[in-house]
Amino acid sequence: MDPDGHRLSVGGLVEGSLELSMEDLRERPRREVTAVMECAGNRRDGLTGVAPIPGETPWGAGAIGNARWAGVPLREVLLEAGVGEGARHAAFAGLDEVEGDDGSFNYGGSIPLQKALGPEVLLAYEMNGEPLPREHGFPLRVVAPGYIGARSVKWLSGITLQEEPSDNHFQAHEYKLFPPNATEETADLSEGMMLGELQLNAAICEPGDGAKLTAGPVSVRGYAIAGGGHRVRRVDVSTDEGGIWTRADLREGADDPWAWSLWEAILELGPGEHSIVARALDSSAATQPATAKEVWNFKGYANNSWHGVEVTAL
Ligand SMILES: Nc1nc2c(c(=O)[nH]1)N[C@H]1C(S)=C(S)[C@@H](COP(=O)(O)O)O[C@H]1N2
Ligand SMILES: [Mo]
Repeated sequence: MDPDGHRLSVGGLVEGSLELSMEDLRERPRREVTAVMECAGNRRDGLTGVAPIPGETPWGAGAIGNARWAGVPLREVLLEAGVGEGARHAAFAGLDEVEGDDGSFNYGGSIPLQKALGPEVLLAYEMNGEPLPREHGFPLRVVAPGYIGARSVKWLSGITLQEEPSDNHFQAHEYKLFPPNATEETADLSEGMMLGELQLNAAICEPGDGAKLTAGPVSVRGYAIAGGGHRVRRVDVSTDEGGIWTRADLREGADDPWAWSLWEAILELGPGEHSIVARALDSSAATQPATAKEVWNFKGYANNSWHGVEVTAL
């Protein structure tokens, strides 16, 4: 695509619509935010042990990243256009076309206006100090920190303020949370909860599942994220399925509601097989459900049950 010819349109329930070039956007106030980008399907593989989830990618704990984004706060652009009466949601459209059952359409999604007016939500043109890489949305994307990745629309071409959430397939049909008894065939779409805010979550990145280690002190490391603008306050690890917990050290990002926190715990492991689990607690004292069974849903979203690895110490 041609960044020079690219125009972002801002319309719908606004006082005056806008057409902004990349240069126009760069001239507006710039803000940097370090934020997690997490797919709602992160850790889906942990749910497939309860019951199969056909047709969806069985992500491990790696459908997540953390980057330093820079761009114009969406708020600046919305206030410039003037939020019109009745506006409740900011809907985004990307340039990419998706093949649907009734022809092709552009990728899209929305966030509530209240979130869109938060200072942390960016129209980002940089990632880690470089222009956005094309697979991450060059030349412009939404970064909605603390929300599922699906709402951070890449290759952004339009913003519409409207009364209702986006009717785009990816908002109205996908990324909805259903109770465990719902299935693809029985699910009533209107009963599904639209996913927005991320959930408190923690994952063990090292050692990997199935690792063979030397008995003795073992460094267990991973990431933790909070949802809803909360902070990660504590991460615990256990080798007896949550009987006794060892508190991990929070290494970075712990006081930031949008970034991940990296953590480390040193466990003394004797020879033999060990099952290590981790869980986080946030600033509202919420913690994670113990089992995948509690959170299973047929689309495989939002798995924030305790993450575990099996290791052998020799
Ligand atoms: N235009 C557009 N934006 C999109 C998508 C897409 O397919 N098209 N995928 C979404 C989903 S589901 C996720 S998880 C994130 C992934 O962002 P990343 O590729 O920068 O990691 O982008 C979101 N934005
Ligand atoms: Mo995603």
